[in-house]
Amino acid sequence: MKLTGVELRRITMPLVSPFRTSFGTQTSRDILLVRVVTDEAEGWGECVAMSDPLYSSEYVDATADVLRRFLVPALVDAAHLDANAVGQILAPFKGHRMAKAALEMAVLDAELRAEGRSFGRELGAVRERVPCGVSVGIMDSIPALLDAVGGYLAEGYVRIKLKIEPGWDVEPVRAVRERFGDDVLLQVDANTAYTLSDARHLARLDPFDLLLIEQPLEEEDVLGHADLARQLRTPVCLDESIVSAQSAAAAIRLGAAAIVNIKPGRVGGYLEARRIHDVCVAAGVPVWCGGMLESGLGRAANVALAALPGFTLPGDTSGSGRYYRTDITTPFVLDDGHLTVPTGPGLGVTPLEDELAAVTTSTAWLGGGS
Ligand code: OSB
Ligand code: MG
Repeated sequence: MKLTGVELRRITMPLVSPFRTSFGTQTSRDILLVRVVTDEAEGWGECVAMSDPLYSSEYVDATADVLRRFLVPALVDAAHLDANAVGQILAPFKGHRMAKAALEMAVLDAELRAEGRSFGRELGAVRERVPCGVSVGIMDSIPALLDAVGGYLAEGYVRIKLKIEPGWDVEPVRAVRERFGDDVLLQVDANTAYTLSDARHLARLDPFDLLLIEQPLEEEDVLGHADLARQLRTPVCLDESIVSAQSAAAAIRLGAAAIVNIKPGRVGGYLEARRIHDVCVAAGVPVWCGGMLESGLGRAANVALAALPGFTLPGDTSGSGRYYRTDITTPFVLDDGHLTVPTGPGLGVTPLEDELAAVTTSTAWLGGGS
């Protein structure tokens, strides 16, 4: 393919309820969408960066800037473009994985649409539908949390993840176990809110038979996670710390990751996400698909990824309605706790014109000069 140009489109989508984590509270999602136009087909990418650099160092304005200044021009200059080439062409630019991932996703979508193949088929999906978990934010009170969890269980979610932080950890976990029983698949996510000196406190979660504790320590503290893992019975799962297949292999070798949360945006794209899957499968490490409050575009690709054989734990691939009253694609709706992997060409979904227009705040065309 030859790239004609790229449209950067900013959209703002209100969340159905505030989502509070240890790093902040989101009430709406400011998303950068990437539409690539090639001589063969168009493709859509979704950038998972958030408005502020609180989950990781990237943020929406920075991803738009690096795409405009460096990443898109490098691709426009390429004589022959396909998704596999994107990572190589962009490799000289350090970091900025979420920006790169969005561009690669769009190129992959265009390539697959041109060939009539789906993301699921291309990535190696082995299931037609995937079981879904839900990530439940920090609440103002235990009763409010129990209401929220009860509602999600009634909707059919097969796994609950509680966001935790110091002061909101053992008690909410105990309350959910007491109300909903020991059979609920339950895990927690700290988003780096603890230090190694909290090890004895975090060991108080051990009696609750959690599937895992996600990213208790800071992103760069891989050794600390290995030390912590030796002091906990709850398996340690890494999210923020895993930025590539290389870092996944290192974390596993060090004993810092018994389980890995794979988010394509965090690691530079769906192709690197698949490589992490392969590394983890080879090491016997279970993986699951994380989420970044995606619209239906990113959700479509995530559900395809989650259908790979190594994804043996339910992911944060919730239905559209858990996030947004109106999605920009045909909404993903839970069926018996599962979402169906799209089978149409590329992502298998496209933005609905009116819904997209209603949430768009700006567009910019980065044209190919030649
Ligand atoms: O740490 O997994 C996380 C959302 C935004 C940023 C980071 C995280 C999350 C979630 C929600 O936990 C996942 C989702 O439902 O999309
Ligand atoms: Mg996480």
